[in-house]
Amino acid sequence: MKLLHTADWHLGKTLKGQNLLDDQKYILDEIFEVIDDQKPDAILICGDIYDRGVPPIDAVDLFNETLTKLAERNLPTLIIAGNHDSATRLNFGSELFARQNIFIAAKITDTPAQIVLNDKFGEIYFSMIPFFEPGEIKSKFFSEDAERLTYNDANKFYVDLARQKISANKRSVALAHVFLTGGVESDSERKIVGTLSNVNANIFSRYNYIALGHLHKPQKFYSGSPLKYSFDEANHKKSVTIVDIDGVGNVKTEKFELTPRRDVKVVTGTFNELIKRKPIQDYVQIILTDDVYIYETEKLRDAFPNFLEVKRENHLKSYDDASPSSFSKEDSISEQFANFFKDVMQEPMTNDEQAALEEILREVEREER
Ligand SMILES: [Mn+2]
Repeated sequence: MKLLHTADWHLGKTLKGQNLLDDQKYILDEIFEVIDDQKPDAILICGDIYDRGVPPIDAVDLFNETLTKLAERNLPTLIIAGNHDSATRLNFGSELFARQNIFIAAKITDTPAQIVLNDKFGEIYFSMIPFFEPGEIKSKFFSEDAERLTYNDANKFYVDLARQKISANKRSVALAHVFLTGGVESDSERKIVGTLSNVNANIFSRYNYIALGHLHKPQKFYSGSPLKYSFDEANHKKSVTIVDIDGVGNVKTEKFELTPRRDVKVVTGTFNELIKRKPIQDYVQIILTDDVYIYETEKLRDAFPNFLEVKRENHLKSYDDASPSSFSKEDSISEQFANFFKDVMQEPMTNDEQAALEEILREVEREER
């Protein structure tokens, strides 16, 4: 059986204020190209469908369109909730969607949701383990005075409950949204609170494959997010994973790289260097290395029309060297400003600038009166 494993779509996400919906539409089209080319038997979407519990309406529209396209292909689609999703909202309509082979498990249930799909060798069991807080497991399955559970305890409990319903000789896959011990983190994942959020891989040891969401860098068991959602992901290669399970449960995986509409990049250099660069449309974080404070950053739009952030690396160096003695409360405001200007710009104000400052100060005085 061939599966397409993806996760962490974060529909409706913004990056430094930039709406990424067009990029998400574009990358979902690319995932559909992989689907139509590779013809998997089922799709696994392992949590963080949306970026927020109350997603923006255009993100809901996009997910709706996507589910319709999957149903049109008559592709069994297995979806679990992640820590960014609202379990109740994602759960909406799930019994009805199941009739179209769209299986959504957003909430924990007395018996963990189990989907059975068939290939020519027989049945494969899919255990759907949505994201949950350990407290939810405790209040559903344990007495009130039971001890507090860690994420590992709670997941082990729920995974055992799921796996014990599957006979030992059956092939099986677990879908989950957890932070596996040893995984590589990124900035955009929103850390699961608490120091005991790690889950050990061995709680899944009776499964042939674990399809995980949560970590955005593609790595063992994680498909990763289809787009770069923070600048520290700039060097990731994003992909979806095609998982092949043979008749005896051996698993082969292959990553299919995705190419975004606009890449997420970090560019570093001095202002004068960077304004001369050939224009690129990518979402860029600019790191200026000038040792003075550059104010005219909007001029960088010629080369980087979609830059989202400017950081300055060395502009405080001159402060460290020069003594900040130039500030004295005895000085007039215009003298204080002149000193500040000289410190920051590394040169004194021109006569015109001096005149402009005097004019502004006169205006302020008039306002105050
Ligand atoms: Mn995520």
